[in-house]
Amino acid sequence: MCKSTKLTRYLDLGEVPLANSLLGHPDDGERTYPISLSLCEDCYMSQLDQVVSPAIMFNEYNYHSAISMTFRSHCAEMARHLLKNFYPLQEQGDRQPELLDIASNDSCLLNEFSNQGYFCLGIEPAKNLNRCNPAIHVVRDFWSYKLAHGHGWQKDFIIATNVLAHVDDLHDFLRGVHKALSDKGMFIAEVPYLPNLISKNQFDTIYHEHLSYFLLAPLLRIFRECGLHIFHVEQYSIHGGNIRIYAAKHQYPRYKSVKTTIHFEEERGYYQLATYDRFSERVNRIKNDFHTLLEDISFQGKKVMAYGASAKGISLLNYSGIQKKWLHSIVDDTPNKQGKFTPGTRIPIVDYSHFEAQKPEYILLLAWNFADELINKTKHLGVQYIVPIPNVRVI
Ligand code: JHZ
Repeated sequence: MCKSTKLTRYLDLGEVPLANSLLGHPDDGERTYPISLSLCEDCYMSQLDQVVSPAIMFNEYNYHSAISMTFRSHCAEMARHLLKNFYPLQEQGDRQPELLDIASNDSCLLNEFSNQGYFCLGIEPAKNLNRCNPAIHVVRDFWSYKLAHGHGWQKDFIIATNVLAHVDDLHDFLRGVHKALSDKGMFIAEVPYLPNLISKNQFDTIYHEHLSYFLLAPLLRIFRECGLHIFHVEQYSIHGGNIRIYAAKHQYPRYKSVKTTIHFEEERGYYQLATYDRFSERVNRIKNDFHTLLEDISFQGKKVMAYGASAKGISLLNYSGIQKKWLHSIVDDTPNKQGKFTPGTRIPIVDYSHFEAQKPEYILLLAWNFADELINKTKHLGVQYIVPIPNVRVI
């Protein structure tokens, strides 16, 4: 990102298939790709050493944001928060706020914003994703400067939740945002925060779709290079711990949060390689613990099913060398995923009724970020839960 060549590789996760490339049949062939992570010792960005073409990963996409009630509430709360605290800063009076959501997925976020009076537009490359609300217009494309320039949008809010990590050319992406923002408009991006990934051992969230792993310091730099000023940062627990950054072309006064966050990153050692080396050691321990636990349970003849065929869960199974015979199946409520098989491990993905039919002794929470929601839906089954992250435990 800063063109430096001072890159140090601190994590190597081997060679695995793409996490969301589900198989139609357990004997289907598949391609694997190496995956490793490096730190730039000049700007402190962590990035994958490999880039898989976005067209391979995103032209069809099996992930539906709206499946999770936790995420839907998060979006509704965001809509309220922006309207109450950030729209007045733009001094737009009573005009309906205009919003554009980049990588709008099934338009779950837009639906919540539209319910609260925003005028909404989505940009989404995946052709197979149906909209939650058919009244919302979606442009089927990847976001780019060219797209923004061609349409001449001038938006009050541009939002990108869990998108920046997927983008190879961040300069082009952010220049496009700059182009499509009105003079006093705001860009709000949510990204997984690297200190959470490192301190909570969330190495399963490292997979080919996620090219970048963010601290605030490198974000400040790249945004500035694209004419955008980050003026505020907030933290949210969604997806294991995100930061939400607020940026604008207009120089809004900087909130204290920016300085505090940078200070936190310095204090906790995120600008030192040793912090990353220690993380890599913990990753090896967790992979071993997870492998051993599943093997032991299987040896005792007990049945384990998983809940949530998440991209991170599929990655975790592959990184830890989990065998097909140790995990009976994975329940997922996403219709697109059911009837398919996990890449690499080739475990069947089934619908919820299989919990009742199969009566497992254990449920492995592969979407540990939604643990409360998943436990609530299954607690009547009287099972024990395996939670793999931040440390492997049975509850
Ligand atoms: P979940 C995705 O990662 C992909 P994943 C992506 N690359 C990204 O950046 C992050 O999100 C943010 C299922 N489920 O959200 C749905 C149920 O079946 O942790 C999902 O398949 N029932 C864009 O895939 C999976 O679990 C439920 O009640 O790691 C959760 O996947 C709930 C709550 C979930 O993201």
